[in-house]
Amino acid sequence: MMYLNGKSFNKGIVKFTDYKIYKQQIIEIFNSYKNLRGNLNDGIDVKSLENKISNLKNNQFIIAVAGEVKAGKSTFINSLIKEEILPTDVLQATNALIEIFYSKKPYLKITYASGKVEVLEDETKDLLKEKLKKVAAIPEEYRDIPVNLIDLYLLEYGNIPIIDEEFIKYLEERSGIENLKEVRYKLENYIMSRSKDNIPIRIELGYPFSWEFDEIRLVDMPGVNAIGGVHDLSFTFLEKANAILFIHPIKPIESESLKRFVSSVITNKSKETLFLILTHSAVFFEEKERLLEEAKRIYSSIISPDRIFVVDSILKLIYEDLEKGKTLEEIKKQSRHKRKWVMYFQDLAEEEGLEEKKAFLSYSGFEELIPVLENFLVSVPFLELTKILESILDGYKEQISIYQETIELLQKQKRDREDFLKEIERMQKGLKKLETYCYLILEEAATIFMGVHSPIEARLNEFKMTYYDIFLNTKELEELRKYYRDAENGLNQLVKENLKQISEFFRKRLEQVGEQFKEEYNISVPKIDLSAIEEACRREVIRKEPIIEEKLESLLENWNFLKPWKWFKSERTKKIIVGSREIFDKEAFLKILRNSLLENFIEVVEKLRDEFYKALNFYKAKIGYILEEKRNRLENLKKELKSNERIDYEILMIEKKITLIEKEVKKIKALYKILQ
Ligand SMILES: Nc1nc2c(ncn2[C@@H]2O[C@H](COP(=O)(O)OP(=O)(O)OP(=O)(O)O)[C@@H](O)[C@H]2O)c(=O)[nH]1
Ligand SMILES: [Mg+2]
Repeated sequence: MMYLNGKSFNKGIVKFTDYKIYKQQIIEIFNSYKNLRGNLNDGIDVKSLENKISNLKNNQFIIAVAGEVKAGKSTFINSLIKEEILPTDVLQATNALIEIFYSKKPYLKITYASGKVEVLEDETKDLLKEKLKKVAAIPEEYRDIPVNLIDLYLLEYGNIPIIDEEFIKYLEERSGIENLKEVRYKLENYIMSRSKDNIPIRIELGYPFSWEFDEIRLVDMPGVNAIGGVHDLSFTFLEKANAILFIHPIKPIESESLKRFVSSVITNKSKETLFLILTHSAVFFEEKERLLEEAKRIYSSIISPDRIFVVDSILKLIYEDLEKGKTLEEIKKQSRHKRKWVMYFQDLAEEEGLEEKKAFLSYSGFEELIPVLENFLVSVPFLELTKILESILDGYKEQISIYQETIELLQKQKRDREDFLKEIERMQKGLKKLETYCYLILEEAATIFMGVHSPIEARLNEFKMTYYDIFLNTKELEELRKYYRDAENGLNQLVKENLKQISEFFRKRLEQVGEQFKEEYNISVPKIDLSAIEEACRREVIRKEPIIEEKLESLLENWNFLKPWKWFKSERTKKIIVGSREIFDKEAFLKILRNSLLENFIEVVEKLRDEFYKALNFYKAKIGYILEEKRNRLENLKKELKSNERIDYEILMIEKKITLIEKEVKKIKALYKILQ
C-alpha cells in the first residue's frame, strides 16, 4: 500500500490528521465490537486486540534529530515546532538531550546525573528559554577544551580527577585536541564547576506548540562527535526513534560523520528510519538542486534518495513569523540572523512575482519534507489499523457463522427433537475427531519445526556463526554496541519469521481439515486467532517489550536500556594502573567485553531455542481450549428443553443480532476500502 521498510512511497500520502481521524473511528469500531460480541467466543483474542488499541491510544512518535555540533539541529526543531524556544548558537552540552513534546501548559523537567530533578511549570517562554540555555549549554569560554570527555569521566567514575600531566595526556589522546597544557587553568575551572549534581542528562520540555503535535516527541540530540559517535543514552533514543533525522549543512556535502554514524552507530533496523536533512540551503541557494542530486548519489548506498531533503530552517522561521502577523520590516529589525535572508529572498520573491508568505515557505523546502515525514511516521501504525480491522472483521464473520449454525439447530429442534439430538451427537463426534486431527497436525508441526534438521536450527546456527565472526572482528567499542544490538534485533526477526511459518502451516492445515469436516459432520472448524497466538508466543520468546508499549518515563532507569551492554560495562570495566592513576585500558576492556558479549549471545540463542519449542505447546493448549468450548456449547444445547415459543423468540433475537453485526461489517468494509 504505502511503503515497505520505508523504502518507497506510493500515491497514498497519509497525514497526521487523517491518521488521527481513522484511529478514532477504529477505536469506536472496536468498542462496538466488544459490546456485540459479549461472551461469545469468535476465536479472536480480545485481550490482544485490546492491547493493540491501548497502544494506539498511547502511541508516541519519536523523532530523533542528530548531527554534528553546530549543524543546525536546534534551529531545525524550532522551525518545525514554530517556536524559537530551543537555544541556538550555544554549544549543547554533550550529555544533555532535550525532548520536546506537546503540553497544554509549559513544563520543563531537568534530570541530573546525580538523580536530582528540577521541575518548572507554567513559566513564560522567555524564562524557559533562559533556563534551557543555562542548563543545556556549555559556556562559550570552554569551547576549546574537551568538556564532553571530562563530563563522561565524571559520569563513569563519579569523581573529579586531579589535573596532572597524565590526565592531560589522556584527554589529549582521546580528544585529539593538542596543547591542553596551555589551557590548564580552564580545565581546572571547568572541572571545579562540574559535579553530578549539575550535569543534566535528560531535559523534557512540554509546550503548547501549534503543530499537529500531541503524539510526537522530538529529541534534540547532542552533537555527534567528529567521528560520528554518540554516547549510550543517545544510542538508546536512536534505537527507539520512529525517525532519525540527520542534520547536515548542505556544504560540504561529503560527511565523514554521517558515514561513520551509519556504519558504526545506528543499527541495521534504525537505518530504515534514517533521513538526511541538508540545511542552510539559503546560503547556497543557486546550487541547492545540484547539491541535492549529488547527495542522493553519494549516499545512495546508505540512505534511500526519497529520504534526503534540502531545507533552510531560518527561511521557515521567517515564514512562521509572517504567519504570526509580523511584517518583513519587523522581522528584519528583530533578528540579526534573519535580516540578511529577509532582504535577499524578499527581492527574489518580487522578481519571481510570488506572494511573500508563500515564497518563504517554498524557498524553505519544508513543503516537500513535512508530508513525507508525516506519512513515514504514520505508515507503520496505519498498517496496524488495517490489521485491527481485519481481526474484527474475522471475528464478526465467525460470529455470524456461529449464530447461523445455532439458528439451524434451533429450527431442527422445533421440527423434530429426535433428529436434532442425532445431529448434535454427530457434531460432537465430529469435534472429537477434529481434536484428534488437530493433535496430529501439531505432531506434524513438531517434526517439521523442531529438531536438528528444522529450519529454525539451521537459521540459528548460521546466525550464531555470522555474529560470532562479527563480534570477534570488531575493533571499536561503539561498533560492538551496534553489532550487539543488530544481533538482538536479528534474533527477534528470526523468531518472528519462524512463528509466522508455524502459523501459516496451521492455517493451511486447518483449512483443509475444515472443508472435510464441513462435509462429513456439518461443523465448521472454529476460528483460531493464529496471529494473536503468534504474538503471544513472541512475547514469551522475546522478553523485550515492543517499543510502542515502553513507557518513556522509565527511560532514566533505562539509562541502561542496553542491559547486557551496560551490565558488562559497569561490572567488568577494566582499568590499569598508570603511575598513580587508574586509567581505562581500552584494548583490555574491549577484549573482555567482546568475550562476555559472545558468551551472553550464545546463551541467549540457546534459551531462545527452548522458548521457541515451548511455543508449540502454547498452540496446542489454545486449540484444545477452543475445541472444548465448542463441545460444551453443543452439550448445553442438547440438555436444554425448549418450548416452541422459546425457540422462536431465541431465533428472533439471534437474527436481530446478525442484523446489527451486518451493519457493523458494512461500516468496517467501507473504512477498510479507504485505508487500502
Ligand atoms: N541560514 C541558515 N542558518 C542556519 C540554519 N540552521 C542553523 N543555522 C544557523 O547555524 C547556527 C547553529 O545552529 P544551531 O541550531 O544552534 O545548531 P545545533 O546543531 O543545534 O548546534 P549544537 O547544539 O551546539 O550542536 C545558528 O547560527 C543558526 O542560526 C539554516 O537552515 N539556514
Ligand atoms: Mg543545539
